Amino acid sequence: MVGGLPATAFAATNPIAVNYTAQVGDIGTNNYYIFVCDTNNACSNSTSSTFTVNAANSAPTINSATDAPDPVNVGSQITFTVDWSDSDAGDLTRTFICKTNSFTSSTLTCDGGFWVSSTSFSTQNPVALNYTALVGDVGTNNYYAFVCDDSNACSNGTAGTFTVVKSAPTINSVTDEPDPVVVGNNITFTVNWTDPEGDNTRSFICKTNAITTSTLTCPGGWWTSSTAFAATNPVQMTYTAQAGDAGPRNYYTFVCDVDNKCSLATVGSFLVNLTNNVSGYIEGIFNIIGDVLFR
Ligand SMILES: [Ca+2]
Ligand SMILES: [Ca+2]
Ligand SMILES: [Ca+2]
Ligand SMILES: [Ca+2]
Repeated sequence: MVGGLPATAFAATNPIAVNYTAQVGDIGTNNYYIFVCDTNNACSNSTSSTFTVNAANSAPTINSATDAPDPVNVGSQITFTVDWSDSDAGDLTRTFICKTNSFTSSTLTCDGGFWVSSTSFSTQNPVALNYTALVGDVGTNNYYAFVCDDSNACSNGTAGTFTVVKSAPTINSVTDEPDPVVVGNNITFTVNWTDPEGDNTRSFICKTNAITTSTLTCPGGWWTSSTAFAATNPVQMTYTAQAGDAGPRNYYTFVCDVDNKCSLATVGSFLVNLTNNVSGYIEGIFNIIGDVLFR
């Protein structure tokens, strides 16, 4: 017996099965020759045939799993980027960003749910997957990236975290009327806003382009503001024009949420007149001597 496996003992068993475990070195097509020998060491002629050993499938491995931006605002996208390798040439993969470090490869399922996954097998590498952060995700979240090949062999989980933060309101529009306004009369500011988390807000009509978020005050003074956090939208605020306001005036609108996160300013202007201008006309013939100023 040279170069193979004998049955281990003489036996009457017939037919007899002899097992062999294929080795990496056997990959390819192999010949084999069967001899049967009796207890007197008299042996048959050989019977030959072949068997083929294929390479075992290897699970993919993850080279890196990253996420950006981190932190990410509610309502914004975070992108997970996973770079992988598979030693089996031509294998396709799917990538899963799971919520826990537990994965069932037979069904390609994140046992604890997933943030996002690729939807089909492909050669794409690295894989970029987008997830839109939700209000319920506020805080720091764990994720575990898994890459599986098209034979359902899966990598280990590669862990990461991402933090979701609430964001400031944005201003859609601000209007003021009447403009011009006469001293002693009200000017009404109407502010239309959006908050990604649906937070209640307060609005401020400041005199300068500055707001102190810690105290929600206009350091340069204000024309008017809403008095309490509310869902009211659009929100209206009034200011009674004073004699000292006469002339063109700028204003800077900020909308701030219950977390003291404030929008950027929307700038506007209004004109304060001391009196109503009464327009009319005079008919006739005038003989004008000297300088005359018409208003
Ligand atoms: Ca593979
Ligand atoms: Ca991160
Ligand atoms: Ca908010
Ligand atoms: Ca105006």
